[in-house]
Amino acid sequence: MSQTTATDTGNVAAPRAMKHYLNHDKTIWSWLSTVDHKRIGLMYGVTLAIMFLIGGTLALLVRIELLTKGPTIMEADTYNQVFTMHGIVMVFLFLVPSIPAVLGNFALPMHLGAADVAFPRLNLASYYVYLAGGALVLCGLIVGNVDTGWTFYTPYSSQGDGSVLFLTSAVFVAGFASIFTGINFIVTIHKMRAPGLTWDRLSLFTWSMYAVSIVQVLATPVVGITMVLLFFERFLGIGIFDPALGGDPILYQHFFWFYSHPAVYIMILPAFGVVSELIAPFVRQPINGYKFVALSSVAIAFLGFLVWGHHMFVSGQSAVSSIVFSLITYLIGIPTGVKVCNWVVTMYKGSIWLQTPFLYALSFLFLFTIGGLTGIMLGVLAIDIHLHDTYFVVSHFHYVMMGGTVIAAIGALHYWWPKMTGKMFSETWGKVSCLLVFLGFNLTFLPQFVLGSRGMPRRYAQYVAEFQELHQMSSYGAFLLGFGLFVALGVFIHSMMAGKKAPPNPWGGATLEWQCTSPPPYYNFLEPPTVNDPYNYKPLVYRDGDRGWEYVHPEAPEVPQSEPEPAQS
Ligand code: HEM
Ligand SMILES: [Cu+2]
Repeated sequence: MSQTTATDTGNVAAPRAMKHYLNHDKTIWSWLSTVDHKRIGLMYGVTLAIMFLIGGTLALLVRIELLTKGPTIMEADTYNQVFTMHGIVMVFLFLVPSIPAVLGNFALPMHLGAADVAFPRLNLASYYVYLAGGALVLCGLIVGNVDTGWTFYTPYSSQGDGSVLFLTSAVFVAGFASIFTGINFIVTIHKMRAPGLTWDRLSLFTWSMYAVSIVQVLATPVVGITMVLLFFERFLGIGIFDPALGGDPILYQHFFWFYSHPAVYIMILPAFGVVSELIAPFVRQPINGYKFVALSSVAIAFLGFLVWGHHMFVSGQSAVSSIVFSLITYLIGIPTGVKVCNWVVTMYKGSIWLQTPFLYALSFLFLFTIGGLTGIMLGVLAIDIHLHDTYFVVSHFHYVMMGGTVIAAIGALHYWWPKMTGKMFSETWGKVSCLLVFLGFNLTFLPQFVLGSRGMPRRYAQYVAEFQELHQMSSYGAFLLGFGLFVALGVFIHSMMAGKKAPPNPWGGATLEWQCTSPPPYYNFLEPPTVNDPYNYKPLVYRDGDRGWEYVHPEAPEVPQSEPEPAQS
């Protein structure tokens, strides 16, 4: 990457903007009708937090039921409905939109030095379409009776009383929200970059948003069409998936996973992008192998389209297809390994500043690596036949989706929190909550690997006595995890009410959003940002707790640099 010098633009320190995006107009209507990418990101954020709370409550109900081997608090039928709704809410309403719609909307235009996304109205439309999808899911939750699992496998979903249609249509509708965001980001990245911001100077967050947007636009229509076909089958009686009508249920699985494996990358690629931003500033070193980290996102996005058959190893597909899908599944480990190795090497000999966002990044590295490696294990045909549909799979995808995506998202929320709100949060309590979440998470999911490999099947409300201890460990872990998340919520609420004022650049980041004031003005930059290498930290020095990090003129004499103090509030 080219090394460019920074100039002393001064636009970081001066509190010239009295009005910012939060207070320029405070009416509720100004929020509901806003086309400002930052406000839309925040509205998405609040809505997603509610979804996470609903999904999380359902998860705790599942874990309470599994505390004893017999019925604990619900019948087996209710149990099926609870885990189904948990999966649907978490995957379609929380994880898929999470990082792009909240943090991408908030930070991406600023990473590009732009005033907004390319299509601000489409952005607002995306939010309302998403809300419509969310409303349909809530209808389904109230009506009840959906017990197909989040995958809506036929013939479960083509039989029954039809309440599943609330949820399949919700997936159809919410899919458009995802497509709108994807189109918007692709055009924004192509067309709205500040002068001088060439492709090799884009932040790695931007690269991952680019890769994920392509997957969103190309894969989401497939699940949309699949849901429409399910609808046709029921109402017009056309046999597509239902064997009773002459259809083929395996065809459904192919369609579903053709979307849903790429969709797991819709969930994890943004986390990869965010983690680069959470590591580099806190070790004060440029990301090692920038080009490889950037292009591996694109490689993963591409390969992600070719591995859906690894969900169907026991479906009776031909041995040749299984071998090919297995092989391509291993291949995905290469670009993923490239990323993990580069992140670790970036830290090597760095000057480590252990702040909460970085602690989350470390937690991500540990948890995601377990999730990714167990994925490779499941890609081995002989192993998968034993482990398919057991708790091992449940643990694998939770390590990836929760340990990977959710942990990265929470870390990134801490990272951008001062920029979003203009307030710092308590470092001590931020770290405490990160540790509680980390411990709770492992206590919940490590026992599930053991359970699965000993033969505990997934989606069962009752089980044999020998599994009870491990299930109890897992349930207590889930309570600890939930408690840790509430501490994190408390950290944010406390920060909003009593947090110290945030400087423009509290972490010493070199990406462009840190050149805006905190919170940023309505159109982000009062004067055009100085486009730098996004990971060159040399020209930044730490002044003191209140001023944060500032650029020095390259010709200016060496400024004695004070040691960064952990920001306390
Ligand atoms: C390192 C790359 C990965 C590999 C090699 C991999 C491999 C696999 C395999 C082979 C299965 C099938 C297991 C079975 O059902 O018997 C599976 C299941 C699953 N994986 Fe992954 N995976 C990877 C990453 C991810 C990521 C990034 C996510 C999510 C963000 C994810 C989410 C899931 C889910 C949801 C399932 C469960 C499917 C079901 O309902 O049965 N995986 N994975
Ligand atoms: Cu997959």
